[in-house]
Amino acid sequence: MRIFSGIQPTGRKHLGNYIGAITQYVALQEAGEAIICIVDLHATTVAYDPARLRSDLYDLAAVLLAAGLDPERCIFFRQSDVLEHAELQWLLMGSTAYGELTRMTQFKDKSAVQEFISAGIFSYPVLMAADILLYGTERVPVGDDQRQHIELTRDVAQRFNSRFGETFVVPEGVIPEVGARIMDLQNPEKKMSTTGGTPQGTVYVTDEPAAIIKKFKSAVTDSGREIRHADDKAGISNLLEILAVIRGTTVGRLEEEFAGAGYGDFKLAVGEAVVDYLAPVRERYTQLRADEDELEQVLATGADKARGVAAQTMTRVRRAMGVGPARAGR
Ligand code: AQP
Repeated sequence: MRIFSGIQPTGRKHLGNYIGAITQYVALQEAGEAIICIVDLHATTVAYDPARLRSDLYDLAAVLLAAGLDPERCIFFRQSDVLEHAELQWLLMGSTAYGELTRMTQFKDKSAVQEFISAGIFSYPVLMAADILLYGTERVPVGDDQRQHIELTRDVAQRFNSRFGETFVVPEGVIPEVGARIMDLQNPEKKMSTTGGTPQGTVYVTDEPAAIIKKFKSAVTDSGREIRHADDKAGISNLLEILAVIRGTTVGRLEEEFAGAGYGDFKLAVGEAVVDYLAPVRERYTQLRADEDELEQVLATGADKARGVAAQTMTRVRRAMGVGPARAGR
């Protein structure tokens, strides 16, 4: 089974990214052929600092390796090292409807807070479709916020296939049942987010233990007393989900365990569990982050492998679309 997922090198990664996506990458590298890509081209669609982007990329590469991504078991690389991503994006634009892109909720949310709305942020989902389709991907592990982009990828692949002949595998998203949408601790009606979150409500993978405890202690809950998963208890439900994923148990079992406990004790228990969960990752991260040359080497080796797969797909795409010379390859 071919698995692909991309993750942006934007700022420090938070607990939502970690639970919703990164832990899935690590688990799925055992289940099939996993291809994990740091999508730096996506990060250029909003205002950014070039020097910071490179540094953020090394931060993320180190976090992913620290979390357990094994370059011997998966293909791990940087998007901009494989030129076929940008080429395929362009070729897929003709199979993507303008109206489809205007309906993307992430585009609406993100463009609402940008002074300069780039064409890149509008066509972002087509680059994401290219990332996925380039590798004959069958499964795409993502958090809940990517559901609409995966649907678009499927629609574009099907439209392309019916117009130009069977070329792409139509992929499916893999969205975890629990933890697919970790919420901001201060604003539990909104997802924990790199750009839209509150500083105190966003827990970073590399946060110091004391900072993590402080954030959980001040997590917003409700005026009730029951530790129970319910629609009108967004804060408590979020904490239950976080703890369920970390302990590898169910929300139901946790509700039984914490029946009668106070909110303060429960919040502290979740905070301590998160500290223990992230401590080894943070330790390995610090070691790996210190050697940028080694990180570059890992990414370069991954890019060589990725290019081999991408080149084969592009030969088929160009032939199907009548682009480039008639013979195979360029
Ligand atoms: N709150 C979340 N809960 C669960 N999964 C989440 N993901 C993101 N937020 C949550 C999943 O993380 C993966 C990587 O996301 P990305 O590449 O979009 O990284 P990002 O831009 O740094 O993450 P954000 O927080 O999603 O940024 P904003 O909110 O600014 O756009 C994806 O699989 C995503 O589903």
